[in-house]
Amino acid sequence: MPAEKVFVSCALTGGMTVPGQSAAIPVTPDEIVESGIAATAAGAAILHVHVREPETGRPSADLGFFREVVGALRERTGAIVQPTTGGGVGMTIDERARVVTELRPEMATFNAGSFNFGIFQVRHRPEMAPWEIDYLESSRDYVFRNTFKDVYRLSELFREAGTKPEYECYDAGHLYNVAHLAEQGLVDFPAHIQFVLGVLGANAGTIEQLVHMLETARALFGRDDFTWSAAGIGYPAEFHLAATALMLGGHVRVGLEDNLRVTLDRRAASNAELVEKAVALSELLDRQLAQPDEARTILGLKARAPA
Ligand code: KMH
Ligand code: ZN
Repeated sequence: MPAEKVFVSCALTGGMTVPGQSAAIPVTPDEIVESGIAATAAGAAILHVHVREPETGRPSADLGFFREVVGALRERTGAIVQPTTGGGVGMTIDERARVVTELRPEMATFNAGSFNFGIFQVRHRPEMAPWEIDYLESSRDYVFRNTFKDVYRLSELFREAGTKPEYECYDAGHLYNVAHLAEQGLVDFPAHIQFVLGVLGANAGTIEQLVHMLETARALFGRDDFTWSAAGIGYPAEFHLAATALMLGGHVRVGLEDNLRVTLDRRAASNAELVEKAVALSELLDRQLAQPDEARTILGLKARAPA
């Protein structure tokens, strides 16, 4: 029996990266939109969106920029446009959820627990502005906050908006948090889980840990009551986890938010290039690529009305 088709997500720019890490990282709303269009043409069915201040490239949680980017990507691609609810430092959960409550996307990320999120080991490069060095360094004292109070509230807000959560699980404990939400009746099944592995402060981006997380999720939710995808942070984790997910029946996330290299000795010139490599791996491993509407079917989302 052929395996289910695979959908590829592309995480276009990120909130825990700085633009001085790579000239390929899209910064302005226009650049993020163009990068998303190219990623879709290369085969991405989901576009995971953060936004940045156009002048500086600093990660932003400005609803106006989100509105512009999400709106343009909806208009100009058939992809599932998936904004982050990661927000910015010091924001309340209701502020972080405004991308959901105001823009009512088909899907958005739902971070399933708190953890340290260290980016202070990112190499300082001459092209980085002083604020970028400070941003990286400040992560020594940063906790990515997603308390129980936060995730209960977020569950309500997603439901009210009719937005499907993608549960971002960075560690095995986050799966138990989702199971707890399920016990409280706050999860609609089948759920979709993104195993995000390789963040400093959470689980490692290794094949062993991906398999451990997958087995934990299967024990908690049953084999068939969730869909899943893997996002490896850094190189080669991005592609090692992609290949593992392809072999195990999961889906794949790549993109400049997570990794900057296309091969050991070559930095990616674009998001599209990372998607192309994921698509090539899918073909090599006999997983057919799902188009956006096929991804919607797999995820239980409504087909998109023709424009
Ligand atoms: N930057 C990733 C490690 C989100 O945006 O909600 C985490 C992420 C989560 O993509
Ligand atoms: Zn993100």
